Amino acid sequence: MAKVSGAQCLADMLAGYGVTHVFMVPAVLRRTFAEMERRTKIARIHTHGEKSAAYMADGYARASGRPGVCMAQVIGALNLAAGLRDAHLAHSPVIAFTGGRDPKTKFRKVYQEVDDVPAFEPVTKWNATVDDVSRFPDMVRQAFRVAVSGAPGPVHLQFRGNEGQIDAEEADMEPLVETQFARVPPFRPEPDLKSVLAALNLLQDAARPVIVAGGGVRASGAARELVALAEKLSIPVATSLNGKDSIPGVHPLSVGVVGTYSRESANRVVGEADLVCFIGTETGGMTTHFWAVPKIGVPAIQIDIDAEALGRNYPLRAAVLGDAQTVLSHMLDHADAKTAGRRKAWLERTRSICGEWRAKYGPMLESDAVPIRPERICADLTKHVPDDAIVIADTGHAGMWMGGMFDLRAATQGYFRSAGHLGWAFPAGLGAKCASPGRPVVVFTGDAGFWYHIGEIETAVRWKINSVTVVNNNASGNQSKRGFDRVYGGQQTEQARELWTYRPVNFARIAEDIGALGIRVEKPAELAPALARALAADRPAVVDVVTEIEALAPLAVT
Ligand SMILES: Cc1ncc(C[n+]2csc(CCOP(=O)(O)OP(=O)(O)O)c2C)c(N)n1
Repeated sequence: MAKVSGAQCLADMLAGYGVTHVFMVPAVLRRTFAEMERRTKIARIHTHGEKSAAYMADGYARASGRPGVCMAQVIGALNLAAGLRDAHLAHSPVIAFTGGRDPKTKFRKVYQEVDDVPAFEPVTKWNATVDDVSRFPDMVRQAFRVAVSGAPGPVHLQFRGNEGQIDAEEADMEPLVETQFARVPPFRPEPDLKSVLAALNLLQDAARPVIVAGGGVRASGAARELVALAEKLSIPVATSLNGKDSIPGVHPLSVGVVGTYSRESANRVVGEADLVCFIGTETGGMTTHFWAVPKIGVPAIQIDIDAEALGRNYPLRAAVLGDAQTVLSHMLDHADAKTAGRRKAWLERTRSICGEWRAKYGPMLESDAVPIRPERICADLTKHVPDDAIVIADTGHAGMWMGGMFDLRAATQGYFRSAGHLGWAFPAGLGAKCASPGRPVVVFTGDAGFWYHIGEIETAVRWKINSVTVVNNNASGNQSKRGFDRVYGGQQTEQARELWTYRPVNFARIAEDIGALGIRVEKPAELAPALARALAADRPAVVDVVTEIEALAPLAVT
């Protein structure tokens, strides 16, 4: 073994794991950055805030299935921890490095220092300190192992020294890398065949079954097997928001996103089902509209890689523990296509429910109104986003509009969304574009969401991270309108609008000023050409769409 510095070891290991970008606000692990320049091709993206650095790492991870790496010195550590929360909620493998306390000086009122470690506890799968340089290799390996294994999630390593100066020290170390843990999933655990057959028999016997596919399907790369099984047995498929790209929205068996930020047809189909098959979903509040869709007690089966998820919220007739792709492949092998005939009437029923949704919302999806309806933006994105694109949605109204009104057209398109944090999508889109420079990345965000990290337009321009960001600009956070109407007894005062409205701002002009392409869209017919221009541009693009402030997304049906 050779004597090497922590910095050399860390730089070599990150490169060995295939890390292409790291996201941070300096100054942390400075020597490691110098070694990255000498020894690797890793791009060191310094951002305008630690939270957006974490969101970029998260977008990078979700787009690629490979851990996204973000970093902060001690004073930025809690900003970084705040940014891990969405990754934690969405099971995204993000690895966070921070600088931390030195035993020689702690408790002496060191400049900028508090004990940050506890703050990482609720948002990580593993939260550890690196106190001796000889531990770099095994701790970094464990960080990757934990981030991608089982249900993936964030990891935090705190390096000794406020700026992680431990990386200057030397030890006999081998920068050994286990490439198996460079991406999700490192293992595909085989299920117990008896449990697979039990679940399959229930599915085949059911007259009105539905599959609810979640983020575990995308983590496992099991979309193809899922759609094949659904087709073989004629079973309609709803998805969680996190599993939206498990099946294209235009597929005849797709009924839409179920739950709270959902499509009416999905909630109605799941509500009428006589058997619900949950695959790779936590069956959390958002996916089940707080356990009302389906109702607790409905006959249910569940497939998950995490034993503790099985039956957490719905009592099960059958539970299968294993990797989604592996389980679905076994089901496909054993499935009897002849049983599909039993579900002819059910499929007709689900098609008619979907048709009713289309008839009800068609006028909004095709609306020529000015200011523009958000539904019309979603419909234009459905039509014009390229087949290989990654589409990313913010939360709040953006999550509702896109979850309910936007459809993926092709199995080759990707989709993911904020798991709850407003402002996540724009930086996440930049991270996704870093991970997949060859694919178009299209972000949908509200203006309240866009304001959070607007400074990252500069980062995008500086690094030529050419994502396209579509801003639903109603000069407000109008998702809050309903809530304030309610607390004012049905009718807000004029003054109450100060709680959720902003000054009108032209984001296209701001984008242009910073060096991005900015396009202002005020009429629906301008949307498609603006998207085409943005996608063809050789710089980041912001499509600023002026929309109707009174437009409210439909609420979930039960
Ligand atoms: C970090 C964070 N803070 C607050 C919220 C609550 N919240 C949800 S949506 C929303 C306003 C959304 O505004 P915008 O993005 O402009 O979309 P619009 O509702 O106007 O369509 C707020 C404040 C949140 N989801 N996340």
